[in-house]
Amino acid sequence: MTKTPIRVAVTGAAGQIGYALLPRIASGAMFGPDQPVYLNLIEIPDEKAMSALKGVAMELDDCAFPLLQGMVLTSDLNTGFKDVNWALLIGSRPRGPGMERNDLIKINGPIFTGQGRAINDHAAKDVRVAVVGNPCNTNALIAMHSAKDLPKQRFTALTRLDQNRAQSQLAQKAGRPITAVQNTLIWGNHSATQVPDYFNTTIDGKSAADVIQDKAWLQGDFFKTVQQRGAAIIAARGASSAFSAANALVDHVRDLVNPTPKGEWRSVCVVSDGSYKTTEGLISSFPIRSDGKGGWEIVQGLTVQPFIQEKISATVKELEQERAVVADLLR
Ligand code: NAX
Repeated sequence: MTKTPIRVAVTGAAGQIGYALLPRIASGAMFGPDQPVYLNLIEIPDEKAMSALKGVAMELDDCAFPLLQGMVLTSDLNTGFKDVNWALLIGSRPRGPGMERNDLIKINGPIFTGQGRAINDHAAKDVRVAVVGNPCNTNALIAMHSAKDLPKQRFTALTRLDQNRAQSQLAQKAGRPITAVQNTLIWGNHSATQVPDYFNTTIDGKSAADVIQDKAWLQGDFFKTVQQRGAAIIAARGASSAFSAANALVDHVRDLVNPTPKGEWRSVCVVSDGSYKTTEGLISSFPIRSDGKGGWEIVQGLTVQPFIQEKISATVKELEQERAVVADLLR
């Protein structure tokens, strides 16, 4: 074990995504089988949450992971984000009965101002941030604005679960293995307005639109299934997606840490530079290529079909509306 250990903060570490995620980080699935890690586990200052967190830490101890160098358990943000190289922001208030989306945005917004500031002031100089807690695009926007000294490119949010869901649906419809489906692309917001772009996704190297040749399904059931998958899982399981979300976060970070293979991209929510008619400054999902050294670029020059463009406009409008709701947190 020769690599310098890295330090990774996880908020909401005692939650269900945290429970599925932490053993994967500690076993090397996220940063590689030779990368030692310290885990800074952050929870709310609540007796029950901190007790649950202790239990999780005991289980991590009991796995005797060779890569796990130590843990910090805390509800103090300055301690939690101290010297971290990655901040995985999962914890947030879930949407309660009768709560409107805008209420949720307003309730969760302030969490991300505090966390953004603490990351700005206490994290390692190379810190990178991935936001999962919903509404993840707008929460990432708030954290990015609150971390005044950090480059905006350090902030990302998760649409990898949506990418994986779309990839799986296309593979099943085409009767092909998962690996035949490449460059699955999600545009926009991680919400019911997200846009799974079947035209730019390939199956055995050809556009999924040409392989599947069922426009009604691609624009109907496929879209609906991917957009509504989170709700369908809650309806079936009585709880929201957990290990699939944790798995998507492992994929998201691993693929940002490593260079993207030639000719490929991944769906990642990053700050918009105005590409693909997406309002500059929003955090929106794009096709991203990583250089494996901390940098990334939005893949340019893709053909956006009129149907997809119309849907992108709608998801961008939703992101603009969310931004307006939290305007006072972005100053
Ligand atoms: P849980 O309710 O199981 O766990 C959340 C944990 O976060 C709890 O232990 C809670 O105490 C903690 N927490 C709340 N506020 C906190 C704060 N300010 N600081 C630190 N910890 C805090 O939720 P879980 O199922 O783990 O989901 C977590 C978040 O992921 C939710 O916001 C959920 O909506 C979001 N999701 C995002 C997905 C995505 O693709 N972007 C998919 C899965 C998931 O729905």
